[in-house]
Amino acid sequence: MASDNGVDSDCMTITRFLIDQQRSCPGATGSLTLLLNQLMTAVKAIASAVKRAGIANLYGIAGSQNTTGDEQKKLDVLANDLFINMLSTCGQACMLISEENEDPVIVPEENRGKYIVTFDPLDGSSNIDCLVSIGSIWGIYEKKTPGPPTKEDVLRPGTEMVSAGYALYGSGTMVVMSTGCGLHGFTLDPNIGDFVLTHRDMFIKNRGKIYSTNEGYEKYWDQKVTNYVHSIKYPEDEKKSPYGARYIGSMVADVHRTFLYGGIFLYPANTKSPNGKLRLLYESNPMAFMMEQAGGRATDGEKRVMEIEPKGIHERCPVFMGSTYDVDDCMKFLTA
Ligand code: AHM
Ligand code: MG
Repeated sequence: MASDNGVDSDCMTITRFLIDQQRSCPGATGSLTLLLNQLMTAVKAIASAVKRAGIANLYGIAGSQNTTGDEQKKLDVLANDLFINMLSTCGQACMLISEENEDPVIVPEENRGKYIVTFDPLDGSSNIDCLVSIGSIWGIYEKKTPGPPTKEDVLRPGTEMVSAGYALYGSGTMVVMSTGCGLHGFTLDPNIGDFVLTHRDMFIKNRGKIYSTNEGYEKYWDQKVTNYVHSIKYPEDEKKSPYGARYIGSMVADVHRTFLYGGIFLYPANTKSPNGKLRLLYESNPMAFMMEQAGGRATDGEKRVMEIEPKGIHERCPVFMGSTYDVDDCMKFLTA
């Protein structure tokens, strides 16, 4: 409840929320709460670095390339270091899979816990230097086998994830996440330096009015994708308005808007990128997990994204996600 000076003396911080959830979950040990708490420290430090980047000389290129050959930006490197340092020292994780590291990062034995975290520490890199929203994405799995962690421990379908989330560094900083009991959003309150619950039980509408894709690649798309996009731009029923187009080019920002306003986000395969661009383990799967928690759908054009059996840790997949009816309509074209 807010007092006269505008301070809420009973605010639901993210840690308090997680502790409450943990209490209602039989057998929970608090290990995931500890892990997520450390992850929030990384997110807060990244949010602060993103804000100061222009004056702290953090824009620009760091001079190295990541696993997929993209030039690494200085903020990418800092964000990756923060994720790795915070997660590998919290005693709850045994292996980390980052977009920025070709091989899994194995946590030293003395610090190992049961969780495997996959993450893109700073997604939407091409937007960093022009101050457009960027984000971090993560997915969390529990290690199931005894012995030291190996790649195989994470080559499992997304249906086995225990938690997923993203941070959006936009006009404010938000964390949206799920531990499998709905999707909830938290906004960073700079006055207290903590995330407070602002969006409980996020649900995506069944149908939206917005499509979000890089339409510049239409030339390389499969005709079926072109036909679907054409169908929402030129509805058969002349009384219906066409869908609006919104594309930021930062998956976190585009999917966040899709959660709030509904519609469809698609990054299809194309002749230049036969599996699309987005990475299954730390982009598509965590977003698919959250999309389903919010009552939406996420498919690769044939099946649920979360049912894909990954073969490699940096594997890509096409993605069509959002409001149920919109994704269903799209599927009718794709499977026609
Ligand atoms: P990144 O991980 O190198 O930043 O690339 C992922 C980003 C997504 O955030 C976004 O949806 C997509 O790339 C945009 O790609 P494109 O510029 O091809 O439309
Ligand atoms: Mg990315």
